Amino acid sequence: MRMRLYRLDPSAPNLRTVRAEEQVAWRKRYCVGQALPMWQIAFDGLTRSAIRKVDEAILFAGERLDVITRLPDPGIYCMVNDTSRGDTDKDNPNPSRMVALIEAKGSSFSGVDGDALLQSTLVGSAEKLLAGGNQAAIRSRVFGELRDGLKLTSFTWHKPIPKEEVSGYREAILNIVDGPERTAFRVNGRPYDHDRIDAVLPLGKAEEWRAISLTENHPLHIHVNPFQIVSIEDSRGSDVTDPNSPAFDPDYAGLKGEWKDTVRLKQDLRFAFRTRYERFTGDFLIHCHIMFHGDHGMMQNLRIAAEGDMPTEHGGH
Ligand SMILES: [Cu+2]
Repeated sequence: MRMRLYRLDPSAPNLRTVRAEEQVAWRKRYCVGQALPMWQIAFDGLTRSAIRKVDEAILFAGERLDVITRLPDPGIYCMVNDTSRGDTDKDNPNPSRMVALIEAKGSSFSGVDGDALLQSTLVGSAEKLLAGGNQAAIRSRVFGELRDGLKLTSFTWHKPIPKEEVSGYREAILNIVDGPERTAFRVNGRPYDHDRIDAVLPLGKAEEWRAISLTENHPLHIHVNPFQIVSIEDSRGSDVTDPNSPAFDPDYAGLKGEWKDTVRLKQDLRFAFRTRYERFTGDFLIHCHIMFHGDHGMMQNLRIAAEGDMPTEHGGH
């Protein structure tokens, strides 16, 4: 979903009176003007390193997103799933549709700068919440970060993983292979096996993962340990997260360095991310979040174990 927020033209007839087949035209005619800004604060429930202003909230299967927004005037607003960009399928056209109508009441905020308002609101609530005598150092750090490009560094749970901390490498190659009898959904060449542990990961260490999809696009979801995006590149090594790169893909804008637990692997792009096996010991899953793909084999069992518990031989090798 690619959600955008528009003002509803006050002359619009009530949506409940519009026939289903006319709702696409109604949306086009009455949800108008420039999309209103939204400020991203978290991906997949994980606080971003800084607040980021966008005019589109993108969600692929399994992803979550937290945004702050502001409705500048009393009135009605449209939340639209805008399909005008990307994922075009000529055989199955998917017109932009209404997600929700939102009514705003109260006084007008028109003319108030959104970024300044957000900053003063956040600094104001931090002032209130950190009003203890012995919290002066934390307070000044949080204020400094908010005033410096709306940084949220003090609120991120996971700290960045530098290259020096990486103790090993893992790969996840997602593929769909057509067979004479049935289609196989695989990770690293194998379909899921309930009785097999595909890799044993060292507790207390950090590793770098390399992931790629060879066929179609798959939202790769990793349970338990979120990961920090290191790079997303096309097959020529161009950075797709960088607006100045010729390979720029807006679907990945603002992701570099951020923490996630689900990332959409578009076919043939190269993903690198780092993760720490910090607290959990035991078994967990990674899988494609298109459930049909996971259920048909695009899934792995992983195990985190302390060094003394690492088996010398296991089913995965
Ligand atoms: Cu998939």
